[in-house]
Amino acid sequence: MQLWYYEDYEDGVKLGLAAKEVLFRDKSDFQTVDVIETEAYGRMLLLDGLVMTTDKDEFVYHELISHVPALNHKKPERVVVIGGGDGGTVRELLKHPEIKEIVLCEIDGMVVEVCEKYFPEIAKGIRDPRVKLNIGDGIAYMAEHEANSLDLVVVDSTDPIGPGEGLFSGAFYNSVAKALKSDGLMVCQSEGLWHPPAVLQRIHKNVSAGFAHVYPYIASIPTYPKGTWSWTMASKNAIDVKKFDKARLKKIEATNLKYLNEDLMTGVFALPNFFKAKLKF
Ligand code: SPD
Repeated sequence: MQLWYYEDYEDGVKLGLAAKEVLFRDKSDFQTVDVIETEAYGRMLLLDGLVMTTDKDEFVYHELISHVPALNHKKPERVVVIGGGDGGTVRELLKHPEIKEIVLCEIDGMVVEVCEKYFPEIAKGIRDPRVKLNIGDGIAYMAEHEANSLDLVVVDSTDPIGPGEGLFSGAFYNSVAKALKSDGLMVCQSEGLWHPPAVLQRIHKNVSAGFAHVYPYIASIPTYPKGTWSWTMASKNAIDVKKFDKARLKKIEATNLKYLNEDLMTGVFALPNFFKAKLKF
């Protein structure tokens, strides 16, 4: 009998994926953790029943959340990743030789363990000597962080429900801004284009409370709700996104990027009118 997995978007729409088998299912101190082998997208990680990553389309999310901010910073050396326990963001960031240290602060140790076992290609950077794994609360970590000391903070969170909710608050973004140097950058995943305006506006408003300049960008991810996703890069000083470091991109492209190229480094910042209207951008 065919096994089906459904993610329910709560507005009469569901994503249905045919599954071959359930490889892992447990409840951590924070959430349910599932790994399912799907027919179309390979292995898929779900937290509290929501799709986080799949073998087949993970590259879009991880390349975009990592290289867009890293190449818009002139020399990212000290980096913190909040969330991101699957390791995909760290794997991409490690392609930047300028980066000397990445603190990976993931609240849920089970996510790291499970991803290292079932998603070795995604998680392969977690034990790199430049990575310091910190199993703990990202909100407390940022609130207590030394001020004016980081180049890049990547908020690779779950959705704004459950353990990830506080990572979308104004107080959190303020603590990130405080920990960043004046030319530092933050990026966060900022939910889907088709989400209700209230959800998107709240994220946009809260990021804008911490940062004078915000740069939302978008791409298609077939296994995320309604297929198109957004990220928001933010800074204290204005950035010209057309002036990203092309020479460094060329070197990173040689590591076999599957999504990003020179055109898309600026193309991802082109936003449809309905989305700008939802954000009040
Ligand atoms: N609704 C899906 C949002 C998932 C965002 N985080 C994905 C984690 C991948 N490293």
